[in-house]
Amino acid sequence: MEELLATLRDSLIGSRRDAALAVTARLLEEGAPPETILQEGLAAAMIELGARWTRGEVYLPEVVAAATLFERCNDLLEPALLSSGVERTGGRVVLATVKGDLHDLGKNMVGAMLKTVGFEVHDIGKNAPVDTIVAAVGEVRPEILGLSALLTTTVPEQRRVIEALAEAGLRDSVKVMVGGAPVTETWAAEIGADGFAPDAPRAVQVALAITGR
Ligand code: B1M
Repeated sequence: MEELLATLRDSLIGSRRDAALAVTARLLEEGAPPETILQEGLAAAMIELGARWTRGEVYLPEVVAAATLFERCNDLLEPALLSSGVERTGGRVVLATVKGDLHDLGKNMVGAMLKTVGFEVHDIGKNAPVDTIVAAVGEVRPEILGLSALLTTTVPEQRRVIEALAEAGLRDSVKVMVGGAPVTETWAAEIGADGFAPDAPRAVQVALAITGR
């Protein structure tokens, strides 16, 4: 399995579409857990790609191509992820990437994994303004609001959302979970979030814990 995961990472980094899709399918056929394929294959490849981007070894179009391919591979995994869930929760989650931020692969992974334990996920997308997020919480009445932010410049939006929820009288009705590469446990505590997760598998554990499951 390790070898196939390495091939998947290489294929994604090199945006080799056919190879990436074929190896994702092969990993599933060989019984690799879809969560492992996502985290140790797809997510790990994007992190490596980010490091190469920082070093100037790859350029924006290559990152865009890999991100698009990430989503295609993720589509292959979603049915397997959904059938692997053992416990069904029935709780609702509203999920968004905050305003000014177009990074949504991590958010999508978190959404896919939350569905595996039966959460009903209302994904309101990326670049979501505070008002839109607050309106979705008022409408959907979720148990959890999940906020993703990938840029150091957009992380403060998470605080703004929490403040706006309080102003709208909705803060006590929903648990707020925050995440994204620059987000830390300390930041989550500072802004009064109810939970922080560094990755999608742990987002599931945190979601279950903060809703008392
Ligand atoms: Co952007 N980008 N990007 N980018 N990008 C980063 C984040 C960056 C670190 C790259 C770098 O310079 N090394 C850097 C940010 C620097 C900073 O803020 N200090 C950066 C930059 C600068 C930019 C632009 C400004 C570049 C430009 O235009 N000059 C621009 C900004 C656009 C905008 O948002 N306004 C930009 C654009 C893009 C693309 C559009 C090309 C593309 C995004 C495509 C897409 O998402 N559909 C992209 C990508 C792909 C990246 C990197 C390479 C990879 C991000 C990713 O998808 N990772 C990234 C480098 C890096 O992160 N190391 C980078 C894989 C994903 C599965 O991981 O999102 O971290 P991640 O999610 C994890 C956890 O964080 C966690 O679980 C996930 C799974 O385990 N998690 C949560 C995430 N959300 C959570 C929510 C939770 C809980 C856990 O609860 C609710």
